[in-house]
Amino acid sequence: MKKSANNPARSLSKETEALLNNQIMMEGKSSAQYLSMASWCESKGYEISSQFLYKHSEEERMHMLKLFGYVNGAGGHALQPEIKGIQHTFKSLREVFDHVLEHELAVTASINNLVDHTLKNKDFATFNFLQWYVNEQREEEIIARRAVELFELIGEDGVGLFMIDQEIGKLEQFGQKMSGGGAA
Ligand code: OFO
Repeated sequence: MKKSANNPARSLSKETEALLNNQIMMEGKSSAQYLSMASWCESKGYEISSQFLYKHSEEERMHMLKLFGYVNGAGGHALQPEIKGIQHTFKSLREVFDHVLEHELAVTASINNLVDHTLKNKDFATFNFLQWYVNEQREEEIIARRAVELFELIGEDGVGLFMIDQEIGKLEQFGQKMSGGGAA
């Protein structure tokens, strides 16, 4: 069946569809950026951080695909984003996790914008769908802040970096506990 703005099966406005496609781009970029960080960590011997980031890259891809399903199911067209501007090298492990926190804050701001738009436009179905992302970002911010905090708590001298790498492996559990269970 042909889908257009006049199609009664379509529940998304063009503007909301464009904003959701922008969010798809952000999740796709997250996935690519985490993959790049995972590879850098692996190449430098930060094994646990690397595993954490590989897994996170997969999760971000899942976040992107969830949006694909929603947009297409609501009569829109989800678009595979062009991914550009990926950072491949980092000065230190600390720089990797500073970047993670900065990135997650930008994703949260984008989700909040989207939620605000759906409320203003009385698109309650999309508003409801986005609540999963609101919860997910809350948990991801807790994890990213904790990761940055580890560098202050443990310090990077001596065996510090080795210990920080080990602690990164416990971040997911920490995020779930501190966010009250968190998203799936
Ligand atoms: Fe998609 O959860 Fe973070 O970026």
